[in-house]
Amino acid sequence: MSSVCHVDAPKAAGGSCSQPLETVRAADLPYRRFLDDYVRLNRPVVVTGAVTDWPALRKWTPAYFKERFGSKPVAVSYQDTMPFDQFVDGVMASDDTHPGPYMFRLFLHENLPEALPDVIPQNVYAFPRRYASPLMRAQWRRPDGYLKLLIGGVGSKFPVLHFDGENAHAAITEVYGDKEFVMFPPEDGPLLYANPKLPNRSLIDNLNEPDLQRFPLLAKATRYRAVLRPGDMVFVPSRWWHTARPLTPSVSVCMNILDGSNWAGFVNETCADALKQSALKAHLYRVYLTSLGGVLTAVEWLQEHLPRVARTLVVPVWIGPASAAFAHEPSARQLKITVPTS
Ligand SMILES: O=C(O)CCC(=O)C(=O)O
Repeated sequence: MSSVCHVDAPKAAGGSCSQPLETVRAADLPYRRFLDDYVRLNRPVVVTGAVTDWPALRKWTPAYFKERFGSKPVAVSYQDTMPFDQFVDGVMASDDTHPGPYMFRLFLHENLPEALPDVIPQNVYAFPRRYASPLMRAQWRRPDGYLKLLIGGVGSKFPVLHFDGENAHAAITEVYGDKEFVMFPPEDGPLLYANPKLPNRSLIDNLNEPDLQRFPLLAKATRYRAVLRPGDMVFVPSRWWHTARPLTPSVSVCMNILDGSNWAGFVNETCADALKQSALKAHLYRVYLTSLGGVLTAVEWLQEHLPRVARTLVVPVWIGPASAAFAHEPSARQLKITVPTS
């Protein structure tokens, strides 16, 4: 990518400019090309108009959540739970001098299932759904692939520059408002001051006005930037450092993705965790997960190359949908939610 400054980019770390994230219109990006050109190359992309049919695009605003969910307690961060209406008041009152709360720990399937029909039909780029496979060990299984809600106001931000755990890719779709998304490539990790105790999180606390005395190497890092607008999705490949901040009150959803491209890293990372408990357990996990990766790759291949056979066999569809064509709206099905037809 060329090193041209983005015209509307704010002055970035160390006075350098951000580079624009590559952006493609959904109409020009069939799913297969998305897989070949971005997922398999671990290359980020913003897909504009990735989602056009979600009821959420018409319904979801901070005010909608306040009215619909009232005083229902919701997890906002790792530590904080608060009534939804109070949270929304904080979002709307937020500004640069008095930043309000930023919601980033609300998993829809577990905590707000009523909202799931609003994100159907599913984002066609947020596949395959290995996290949702019934063959995934319960510890890592996430119905719907870890779908979570992100809400914040002007002046708030996602709390930390980080890369996602479990070697996962992420697809983050903007539903309401505008949000600035910033990324750094994995090879810039040494310039980003990883927390020694939590190596996927940076110690740099303010990317917009970074303390370059404390974090001088940041000035050498390559920073990519995009502004997401409703319907846009950013694909965040595994191990890419990223963070976000709303430019207006903003609502988005995030989904993590595992597939053949990042599976080996997922196995390594989860087995390294298991190794802290027992070598035997780690070994058994590795054998199981490596075999499961092979099975899921075969299933995904079958669905892609011999879709009729896959449909006839049914089981492969159940094991892990590789694309929206095979998904049958599992988010709704698992919850026995009736998907509105009008
Ligand atoms: O707020 C955002 O869009 C960033 C979300 C994110 O990076 C995450 O949930 O891991």
